[in-house]
Amino acid sequence: HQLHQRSAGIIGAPFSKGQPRDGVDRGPDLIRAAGLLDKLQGQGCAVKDYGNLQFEEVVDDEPVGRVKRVRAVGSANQRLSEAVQAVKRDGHTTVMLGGDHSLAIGSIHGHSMAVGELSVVWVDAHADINTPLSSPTGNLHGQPMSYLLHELQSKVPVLPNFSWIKPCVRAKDLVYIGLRDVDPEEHYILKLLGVKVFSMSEVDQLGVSRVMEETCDYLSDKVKKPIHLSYDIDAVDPSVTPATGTPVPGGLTYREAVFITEHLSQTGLLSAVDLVEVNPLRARTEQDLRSTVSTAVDLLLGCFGRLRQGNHSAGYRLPEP
Ligand code: B3U
Ligand code: MN
Ligand code: MN
Repeated sequence: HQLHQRSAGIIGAPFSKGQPRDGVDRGPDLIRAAGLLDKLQGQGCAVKDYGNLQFEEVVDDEPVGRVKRVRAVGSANQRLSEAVQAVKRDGHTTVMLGGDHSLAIGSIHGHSMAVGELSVVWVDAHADINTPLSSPTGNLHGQPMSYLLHELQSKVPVLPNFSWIKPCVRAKDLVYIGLRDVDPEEHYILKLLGVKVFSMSEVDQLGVSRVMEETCDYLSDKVKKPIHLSYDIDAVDPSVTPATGTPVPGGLTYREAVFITEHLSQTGLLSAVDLVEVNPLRARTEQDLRSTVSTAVDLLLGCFGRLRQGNHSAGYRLPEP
């Protein structure tokens, strides 16, 4: 039951201003250089690469309250939202290569504008749900979900270059997997809204297979909505993916991380994927970088039907002697 026709529309988003560390803007080119396109095509997936977005320079981007680089993040995400809408209208599953996780604002917004209501599966060490007023750091990559959730809008002021954003996700349509570094403010929000969370404790307790079954049961009520998978590479254990800005010990194993993508791919509902926070400048060795980038590629291959048991195309026949 594996090979429905899949096609990937790849958007590079070399953007880093949702957080303070240089290098995360090199993610898209690194992931491509590791052979993503060839490998996707090799497993029977049609691929169109839409190239890298170009983001305009924003001058005088002074902090707004505690929040940093607000105008640059707002304008980059508006670009990204429009790009995602165009790629969805071309009929692809979008693949947004980040860049930092503030890009989920534009990616999820654009996806929702194109297809309507979504389920969001957020795989991350962090919840990224601070409001601009609750954020302890002022970094926008720790806040994207707050701008997208209907339920939080009374707590979120309109920031410069953010007025285009329409909240488009319901708290009941969001599931987190892999959390292990959640601010008290964020924990309060998660409990207040009753968001479904499979933290690393639940991954330990239930195993990743039950977590994924429960995730999909929870998200698919009467109507099966398209799924947006927002995958932060720091969800994976830093022993596997060390080249990222804010590594947190105790993460997903390589196998658990890949299993999540295999399971979501098999639902046939995966409609957009983000792969964010790969930062080569955080690698201490060549091997750190290779392992991080190749894991990112494997996660994306899993999203497009790769199975560890092996794959073959429907038309394959053994050669006759
Ligand atoms: N929760 C903190 C830290 C953080 C969030 N995302 C990352 N780090 N990568 C914050 O800044 O909101
Ligand atoms: Mn994140
Ligand atoms: Mn994270």
